[in-house]
Amino acid sequence: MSAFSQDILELLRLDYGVSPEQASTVQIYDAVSRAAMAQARRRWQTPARGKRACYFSAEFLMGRMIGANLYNMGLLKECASFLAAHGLDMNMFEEIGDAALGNGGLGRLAACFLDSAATCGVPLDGYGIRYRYGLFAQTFEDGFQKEAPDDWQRFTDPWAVRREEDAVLIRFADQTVRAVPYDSPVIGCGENALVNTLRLWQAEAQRPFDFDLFNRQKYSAAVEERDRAEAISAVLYPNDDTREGKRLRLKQQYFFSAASLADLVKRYKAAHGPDLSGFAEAYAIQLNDTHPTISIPELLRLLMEEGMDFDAAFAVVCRTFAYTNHTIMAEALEKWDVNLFKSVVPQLYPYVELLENALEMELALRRVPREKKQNYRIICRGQIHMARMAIFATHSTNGVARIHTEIIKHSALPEWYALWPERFNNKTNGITQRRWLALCNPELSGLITQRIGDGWITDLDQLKRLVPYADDPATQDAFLAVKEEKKRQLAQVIRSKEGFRLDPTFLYDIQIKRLHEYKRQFMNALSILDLYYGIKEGRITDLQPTAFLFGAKAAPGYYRAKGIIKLINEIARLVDGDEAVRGLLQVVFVQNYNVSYAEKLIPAAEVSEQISTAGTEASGTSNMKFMLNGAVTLGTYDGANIEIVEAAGEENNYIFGARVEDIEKLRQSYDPKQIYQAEPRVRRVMDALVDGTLSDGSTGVFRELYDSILEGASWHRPDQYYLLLDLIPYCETRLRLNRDVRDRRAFAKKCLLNIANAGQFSSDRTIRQYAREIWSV
Ligand code: CR1
Repeated sequence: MSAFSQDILELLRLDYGVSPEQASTVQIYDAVSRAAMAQARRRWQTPARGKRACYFSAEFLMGRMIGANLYNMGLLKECASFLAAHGLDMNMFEEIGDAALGNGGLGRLAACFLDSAATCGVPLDGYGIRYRYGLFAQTFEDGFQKEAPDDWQRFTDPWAVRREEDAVLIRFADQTVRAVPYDSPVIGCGENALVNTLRLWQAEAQRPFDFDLFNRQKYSAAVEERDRAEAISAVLYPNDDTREGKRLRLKQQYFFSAASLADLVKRYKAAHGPDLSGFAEAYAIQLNDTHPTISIPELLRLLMEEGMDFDAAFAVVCRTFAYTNHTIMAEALEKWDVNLFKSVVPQLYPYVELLENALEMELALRRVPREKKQNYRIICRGQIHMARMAIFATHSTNGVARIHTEIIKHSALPEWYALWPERFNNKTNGITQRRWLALCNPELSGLITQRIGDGWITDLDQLKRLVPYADDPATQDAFLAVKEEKKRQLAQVIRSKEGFRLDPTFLYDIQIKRLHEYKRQFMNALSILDLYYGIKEGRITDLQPTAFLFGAKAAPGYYRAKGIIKLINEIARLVDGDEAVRGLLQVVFVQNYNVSYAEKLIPAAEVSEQISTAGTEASGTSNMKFMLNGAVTLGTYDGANIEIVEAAGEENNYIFGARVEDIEKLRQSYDPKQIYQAEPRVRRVMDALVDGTLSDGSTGVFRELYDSILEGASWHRPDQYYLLLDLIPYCETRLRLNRDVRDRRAFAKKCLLNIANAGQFSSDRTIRQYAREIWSV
């Protein structure tokens, strides 16, 4: 028996007093994880010398850790045989919840980056918050979303080590708390692999219990300090692509930024002595969106309190930090009310003013006319503009897909680009092929490896060697067989989780992402209604039966997003209850979509829905995961879709709808009512929201959705995301796709060409670009 297997047995016996046969799932999970941890720890020491990069992020959406870690360590097979020897299998870990310390793409990107950096030998550590509760758990009641707390730590947290000795104190105006780090090894895969660190801070009280108050029978007062401290890392804010100007949110941001910087300064001094002037040569810090941007005045403060003058300190700050922008949605650009800011971290405000003054001097030097200065001010109309601070006080600002970076430069922040063009650069997102192909789709991985070897696991460009196989009927058939198998497996999962019988012979058309108006799940819903009526009216006669799958969480306070979930659930009910379409259409909205669910859905997909309004989705990353698993993209010219179809061929994907330029031209004169009146199909599906066809349980939310398109609202014009403009082209493109899939081999060829050209979307490529072009590590 191997040392690994022996360790597992030993841990089960000593800690739980059980044999593998007697153990619970959580006990096995804990023992297997800790046995693997014991091995990882041998390779897990931070080297004292050499520059390191740090990824500061409020979110790390890690998903389930055990599979990926065992895979990267080369222990997966051994674990599987250990379990098999005791009548168990890896599927048992499906019960273990995800570490969902993130909302969506931004947090998942951070997780992919960690995996890629460790694999590519890039010394990169993650710094963030160890939320007590991750992203809420979602269920549906009568088609409406309900939220419940995500108590992820109940499964134990064997992949983290508490480092009491590295705790630091963090000072706020009204409280001082301890930040205690929990470290997880980030284990790379392959020959160049490193074991890097993810360090997540937990907030705790300095004095968790007041005996004096307790003795005076003031029980809740006795633990008040503890509760107030722990509130800071209690819960992840459930907003994606929107900002939350709340006091606690600012506290969270300062909490992990200040703790991480204190940690780095301490390490720096230990290695290089008290003079901090070389800090930027030791650490490169990437700010993942504006959430950690408060690090800028904090580092300035730390440097100046050590005696550095402003100019010297500012130069270190600029050379240390770089900023990634993930969205141009106005509602996501963080601004903090000056008074709120001062009431939370008063010690920082003077440093924000110093930054503002330095900016003022730069603008004068560069002769920026007075009327244009408003566009630059960090402190402006009683608010602190974090994105402006991030651009001004760093050496690099990057977007996350080519079109997104162009939009930043030329329409979102053109005045900044005009002054500092050299700071702006693009880093198109990527995904790790370890989790998103090797681990979640062993069947397809096996087929690929059988054809071209397994070099793709750490060098995704090797997928190019599949190109000749795209025309090979045997490979096409083998691909189709794999797809069928993954669809069957997904149908089983959905049967058990949702109680819904998905037909594995249907075409699987999937849209999974956060629920947001700009992502246009609503348009997808309308288009399904159009199909429904098309079939009923005899306009559509030869449809390849299609299952439409959705997965999405709506921010709990996002009224319309929740209405769209209810709408899709009602459409599902309508379709399911109608004999005339039952053999042709299925609609299912899965509950609690998360990383683990994505790992089941994506391999089974044939159609990847990427239908955001052109110019709104910064990149998207699920689009890349679908491509890698051999789905075709049905999408708009937006985000990374553009680069995807450029790589895989427009003829192998399905692009429709208005482009950014079209929308720009149309903006002033756009009138959705005109389309509604001129196009009976549009009228038919819109009216279904309000004519009694679909019921919103008398909440009025369907009427509100209807009005958001045709009437607008006080804060936006009618149909601000151009659903009606793109609806018919969308429906028609989907029908064309539907006709194309009937030639199975021709369709398989398209899928294979998507896979073969997915190499550039590996986060290994992205991370190497950050390392070389931004961090110099
Ligand atoms: C974007 O909406 C992008 C991810 C990761 C999201 C998405 O298009 O793929 O970031 N932005 O870069 C976001 O969450 C707060 O902004």
